[in-house]
Amino acid sequence: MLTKVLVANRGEIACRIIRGCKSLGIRTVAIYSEADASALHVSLADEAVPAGPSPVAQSYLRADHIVELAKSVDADAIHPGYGLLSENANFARLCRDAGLVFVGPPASAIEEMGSKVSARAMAARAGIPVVPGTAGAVESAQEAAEAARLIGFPVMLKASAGGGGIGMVTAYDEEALLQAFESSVKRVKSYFGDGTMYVEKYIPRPRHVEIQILADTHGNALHFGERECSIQRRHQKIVEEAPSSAVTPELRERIGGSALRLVQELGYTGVGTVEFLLDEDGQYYFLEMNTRLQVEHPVTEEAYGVDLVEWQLRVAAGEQLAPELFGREPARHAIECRICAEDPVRFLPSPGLVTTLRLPEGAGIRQEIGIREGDFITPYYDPMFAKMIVSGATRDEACARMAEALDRYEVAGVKSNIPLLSSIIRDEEFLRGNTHTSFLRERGLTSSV
Ligand code: MV4
Repeated sequence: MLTKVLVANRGEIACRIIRGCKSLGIRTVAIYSEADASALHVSLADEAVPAGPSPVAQSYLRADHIVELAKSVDADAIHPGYGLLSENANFARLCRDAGLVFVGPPASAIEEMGSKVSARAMAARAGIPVVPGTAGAVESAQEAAEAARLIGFPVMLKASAGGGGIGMVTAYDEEALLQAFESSVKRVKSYFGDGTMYVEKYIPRPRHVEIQILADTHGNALHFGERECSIQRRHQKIVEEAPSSAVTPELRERIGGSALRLVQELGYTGVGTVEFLLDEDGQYYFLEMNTRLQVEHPVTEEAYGVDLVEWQLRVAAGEQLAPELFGREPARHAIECRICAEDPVRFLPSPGLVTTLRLPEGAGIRQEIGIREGDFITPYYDPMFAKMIVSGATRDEACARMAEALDRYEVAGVKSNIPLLSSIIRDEEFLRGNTHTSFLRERGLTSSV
């Protein structure tokens, strides 16, 4: 088993990973930027080392410096968490070249799934339904227009190196597509350094359904069903749940089986998530694969009774998946709300001193949080400072419990999105399980999506 892990992250996920390490008797090292010198994750770790100035580029994103720090404290592994360097193939290589265990998949898998074009090609080769679209990249606006004519409008123009919907354009006709192509390439190139684009048929009002997978280094792999993450604003997930109201056990096995075929094709190890779109006819299509632990992993943990961080660490240490992990069904319904320090009307970050912080406790309520009362929420990092995960025997019970818990969640000194979360959880369409990607706009719950 690993003995000392350096957690190359901050905030709530750093706290969560440190807790996972402690449950396995693994010593932990935190890194912190100047702004995070007195942050909660620093106090929870056994040791802490400074990573540099507050901006992420000068601290949490300094791959070679972080590897040096791990060596200097005799860590035998680095856990990247999510975001930051978690899907950076070079960082995975740097760690392994330095003789450190990288708690994640092979660098080759990170690289292959980091290109959406190669991910789609590999999924198609594995016989997984992909959204109808181009087999590879489109090199020009003309080529995109020709492809779109074959696919049929409306189409979606997407960036191969993209993420979070950046560079994504829905075009309803050829003129709109030609118009959008150049500006998209430019934006994506400046953002990701790679302007490769591809075209897909636009799937109207889809649900975002993603499969949680876990694979060890001995060829064993399984899935823990789906999470539904359709309620998003500008491609930022706000509310996630497991299982999905739209997925029957039969459909779960089909989508899960597709995800596992891609995992086998890839030689994947560790935890990962295969994203699909589910359309109104129950047809599912591969979207992309995330080669990291996700923000919303706790809803799967609560629905399936598994500790995914523990199994990340066990797999990284070379352990085999335990037999009792296989063949599980979701025993409970879990919902997660992302708690963000942002103005709920203008959707702008709201940094500041947290003067009051009181979290609801009780059966079926799980808190994941990266701050304490009296801490500063700085403008340097993501405004999400906590997650609340609620579970119940049924979806109705989980919804009622979440609504009540949100009413008891007290944050003062910064604005928060709790009022928006309360409106979503109480919305009658939400309570009916009618959640899809146009939910916020159709329910008038956000001025602009
Ligand atoms: C799509 C789509 C409809 N048709 N692709 C959003 C970011 C990335 N995950 C892919 N996304 C979408 N891709 C086709 N061909 C709709 C979305 C989409 C979306 C998907 C899931 C959840 C929320 C969303 C919000 C807007 C757009």
